[in-house]
Amino acid sequence: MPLLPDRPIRMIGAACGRGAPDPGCAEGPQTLRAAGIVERLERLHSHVSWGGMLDCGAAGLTALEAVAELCPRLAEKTFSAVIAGELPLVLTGDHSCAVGTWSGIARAVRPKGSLGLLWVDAHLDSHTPQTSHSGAIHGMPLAALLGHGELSLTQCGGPGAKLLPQDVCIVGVRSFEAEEVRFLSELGVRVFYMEEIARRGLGPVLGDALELVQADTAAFGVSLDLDAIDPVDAPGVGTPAAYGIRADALTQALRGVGKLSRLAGLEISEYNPVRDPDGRTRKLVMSLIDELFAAEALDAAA
Ligand SMILES: [Mn+2]
Repeated sequence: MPLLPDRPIRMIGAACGRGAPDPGCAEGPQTLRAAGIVERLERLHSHVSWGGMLDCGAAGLTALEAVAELCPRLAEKTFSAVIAGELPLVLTGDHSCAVGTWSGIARAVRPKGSLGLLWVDAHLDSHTPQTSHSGAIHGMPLAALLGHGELSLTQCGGPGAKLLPQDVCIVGVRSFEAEEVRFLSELGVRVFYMEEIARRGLGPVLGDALELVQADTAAFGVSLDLDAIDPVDAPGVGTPAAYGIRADALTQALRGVGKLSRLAGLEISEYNPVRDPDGRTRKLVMSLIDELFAAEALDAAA
């Protein structure tokens, strides 16, 4: 696959935890930045910039209002980065921010075609307010991007669905509700459950997933909810779910993906430093950055 080793990377933070019952993920982006994630990437890549940290701290807003206020600002940031020929790498708080990240990127890609999205997650994130058991917005972003749910989310960055079901797949799933399964199967979204990963191995599954999101699309993105990873390796996430993808397998499978020329954006979500007292999850995120943009991956693929 063609590689673009020198495309500038613009890192963007979205410090929002309002979309989850536990607001700890709001601290995630700033904790990663303070720990040197920008400098870490600069060691591997010659053009890295910091595009700013957005918050959703406005007092007096409901959770939905706060997320709906943040997402268009985030969408504007990711849109501008793609239009400028840069790769947005977004550190989000809870996963509700994904509505902003991908609405902006889809809008920037649209003149050339549709956007594929690989959603790596323990959950399906495909509730609407009508089906949600908890009401938590971080359980709804994928449905919103597919054009279903709260109008204030589906209209982020303009009306209409941002993603087509056939361009999306979800990998790592093991915690979900029947309503989400029904919704996604009616739409025809491919879901790779943990059972399939256990049977076939992560490498082949991720290979299929990357093929699917690039099949009929102009570009693709990867949204990584860190809770996809087994809590043994990544305890510091918003909503841990046992029996996940092992960290070694994931870092290996994602090696060099950050350098693929058709990659339009990357998102790392749901880091919760409050649940990460020994820094295990933070160190894992740093290793993931190393692997995503590994210099040697370029030679191996050439
Ligand atoms: Mn998620």
